[in-house]
Amino acid sequence: MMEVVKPWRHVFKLDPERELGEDALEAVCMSGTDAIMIGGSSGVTYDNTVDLMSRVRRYELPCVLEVSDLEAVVPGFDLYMIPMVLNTTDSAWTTGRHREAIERYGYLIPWEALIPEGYIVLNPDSTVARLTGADTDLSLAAAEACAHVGSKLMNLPVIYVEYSGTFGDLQLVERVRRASGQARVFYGGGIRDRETAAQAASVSDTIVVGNIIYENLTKALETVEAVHNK
Ligand code: 1GP
Repeated sequence: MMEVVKPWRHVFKLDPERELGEDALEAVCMSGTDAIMIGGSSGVTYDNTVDLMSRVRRYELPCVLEVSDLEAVVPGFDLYMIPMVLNTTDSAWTTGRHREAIERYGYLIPWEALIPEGYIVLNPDSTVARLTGADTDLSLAAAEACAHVGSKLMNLPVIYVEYSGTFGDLQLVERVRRASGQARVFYGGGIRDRETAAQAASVSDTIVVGNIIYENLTKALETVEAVHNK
């Protein structure tokens, strides 16, 4: 399954809790982005996930669920990305909730469609940082060590540098990328236009664009051009 993910340079992340009209959804799905990821840190339910998946399914690009809530795991996605937070001491967010999920639903899990992601959560004001108790105050060396833990000790295929809601420190992202070996480095957070997209893309393998879709669709669509028609 990593073969599907490897060529991705650009992903739009849609939040099932937020409204997106039909025309906007079509523009997003036809933009040339490499995949649609569905996920959010709060308010994700089975119903709003099914609803959004069935709307995205009308288009030909890969549709991926980033699993954050066990109650909202819906069958029928191409891939399931499973976050494991690398910079928290609360083991619930590294393996705890995962173990519970497997105990309860292991027999239903399509293992071949799962991709684990080592999350490094860096915006202290984000919901995901609060929720997971992430230690966001990382030096460059500490971030690099997190990347080593994820890529070399845990052999995770994706390291996700998550600045959700704010544009990150690209020097740090670059260090993480160098430390991540064969793992693909995803960057997400605060990409709002062509320039920020190009900058983030220069230090990562895949950029993830979320919020701006709901705030300024034109600018969101330009982020695809920044990586695909340079
Ligand atoms: C969120 O990384 C993504 O998980 C994208 O962040 O919403 O800030 O674009 P933004």
